[in-house]
Amino acid sequence: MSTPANTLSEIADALRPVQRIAIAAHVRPDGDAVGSVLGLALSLRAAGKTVYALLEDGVPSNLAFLPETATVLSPPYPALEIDCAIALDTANHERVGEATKAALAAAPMLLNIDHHGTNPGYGHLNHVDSAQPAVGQIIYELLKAAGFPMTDAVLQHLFTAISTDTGSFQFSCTTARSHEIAAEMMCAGLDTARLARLLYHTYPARRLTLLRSMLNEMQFRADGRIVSWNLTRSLMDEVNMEPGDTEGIIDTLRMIDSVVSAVIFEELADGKIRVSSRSKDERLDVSAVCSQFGGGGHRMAAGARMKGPVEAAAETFLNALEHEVRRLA
Ligand SMILES: [Mn+2]
Repeated sequence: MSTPANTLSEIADALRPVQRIAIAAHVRPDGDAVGSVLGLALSLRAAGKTVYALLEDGVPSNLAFLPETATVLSPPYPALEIDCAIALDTANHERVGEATKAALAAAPMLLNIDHHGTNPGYGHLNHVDSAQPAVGQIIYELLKAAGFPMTDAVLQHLFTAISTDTGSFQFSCTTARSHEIAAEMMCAGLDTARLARLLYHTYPARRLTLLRSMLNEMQFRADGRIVSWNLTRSLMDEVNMEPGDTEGIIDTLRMIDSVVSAVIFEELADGKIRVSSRSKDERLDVSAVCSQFGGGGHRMAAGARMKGPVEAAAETFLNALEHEVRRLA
């Protein structure tokens, strides 16, 4: 499964001599994307390098409390003079976003560090390790092995990356090493309780309003083994939804006892439908279902983009999913 073509020591050797670096992650960044980008960026800045952190969609409001998020650039980008570009947590090159991909192209060298098994290895150097629960965990190992600076701000970002991608160390992707790293961070003085409070217990009222709608409107099928919800533009407008408001909200659907798969269909501004799916049964591979619609991701968490309207997209996707769920017997 895990086939990192280049070792972390080769990645470190590539990073040491370069001075000007741009680091990016996927569109609609989550905790692992933001935490990996800024964790690596702040470490390399502390090492004296000039580092640009690029996120096509900026930092979502739920993660804005993290250190140095104001230094993240989003389009339109200035012309960057860079020696090295790095894509993190990005399963294919296009997923960094159009403007970001163009900005990264200014560098003669692209490093691709990821944990999506479907990553084709689009960099000049590639470290893709699907056994790692978060790219933030890979970055921690990289910084530690290479002796790059680990400031408190760096640790805040890397803890956020690991904590969010492992569902607070609860998902099956969590490794013993994830816990060891959290322990090492605590020993280094990191206030993990503060981060947990800000990440999981500090929500705008908007999120709870969205949650109320979700609980009112969720639909079951396949004898309660599938649950889904359509997140519509009209609801988003009604609550003035901001990016990040629904981060992890799907886990509330996933926790229902009968459910083996939860899906959210979100109407995007361009009319496309963003599908987010989760599996709760190791035998059910939602990335395989998503790949039927041009998407992908991980076995237990995957996504796709479909043509609208939302009702039709949901029906098509849920039929394919139900087919797989029924095979579990
Ligand atoms: Mn990730």
